[in-house]
Amino acid sequence: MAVGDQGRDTVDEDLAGAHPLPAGTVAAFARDGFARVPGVLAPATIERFRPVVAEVAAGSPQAQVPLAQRSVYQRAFLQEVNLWQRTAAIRPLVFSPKLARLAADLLGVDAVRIYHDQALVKEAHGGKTPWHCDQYYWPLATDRTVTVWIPLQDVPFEMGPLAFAAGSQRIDLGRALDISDESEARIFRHPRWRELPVDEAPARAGDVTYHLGWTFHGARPNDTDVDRLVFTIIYVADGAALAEPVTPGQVFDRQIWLPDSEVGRPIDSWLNPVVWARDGRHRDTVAHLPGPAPRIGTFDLG
Ligand SMILES: O=C(O)CCC(=O)C(=O)O
Repeated sequence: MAVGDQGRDTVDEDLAGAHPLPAGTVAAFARDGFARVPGVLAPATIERFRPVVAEVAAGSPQAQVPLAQRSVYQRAFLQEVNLWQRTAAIRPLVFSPKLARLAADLLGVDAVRIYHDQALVKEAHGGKTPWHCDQYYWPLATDRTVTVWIPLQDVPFEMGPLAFAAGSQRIDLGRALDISDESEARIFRHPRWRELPVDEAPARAGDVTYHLGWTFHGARPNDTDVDRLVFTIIYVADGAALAEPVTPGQVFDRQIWLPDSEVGRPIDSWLNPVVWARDGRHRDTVAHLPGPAPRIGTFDLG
């Protein structure tokens, strides 16, 4: 058994277990809009899911286009979404009660739903991730949204670890901006940008970070010859309502991720099941998921 695996004999046990947050983490998350949580996943768990994400990335249509011919956004990472719909192999990670419970504890809510998951693979010599916040893309009438960022290998500075602007979830530095060089430049020109401490640290496999939907974040380029494999899961508090979509991106998100939810009503689409609830009602979720299919949301990928 590898060091760090003690008491976590199987991947399933690792993903089901509880991970107590160090004292002060919830308060720091509320203040800063992000949390670094060390030692959440065992080495065996990382080993199990890294090849799943690598395989999906290798088959990404985006990967067929040379980096030089892509936009800034497309150079930042290969983005493959809702792997849980396509491959059963990733489901134990996406529906991990441990990861979802940490999300609920940090948000201070009693239950969380999946919004969607993503593989974010910054290829060898891929570009920077321009600074941005995520919730601009989401038609969700709540600020209780959070992403867990899971590196599937160590990510030193030269590979592009995630960096956060502490406290930026409370300031509109440029929320209504698509991810691009121009959006980043506008964020950097905002008079309050300089007030915000940037927290950047190398990531270790097994550690994870959580950030709110309104927290600004970015990442350096990958200057190495090795792909940076990262998987993310986005959670939304149970009970949050669908907001009227106001941008083309939000219209798209509503169609794909929230197909049978109604504006103004709590989200309960088949694509957004409860992944963890304090009263235990998430226990049947995995058993009731539809079988894997080459479909994402309401779209057939062909
Ligand atoms: O992994 C990256 O470089 C960016 C991640 C990101 O923007 C996110 O998880 O919201």
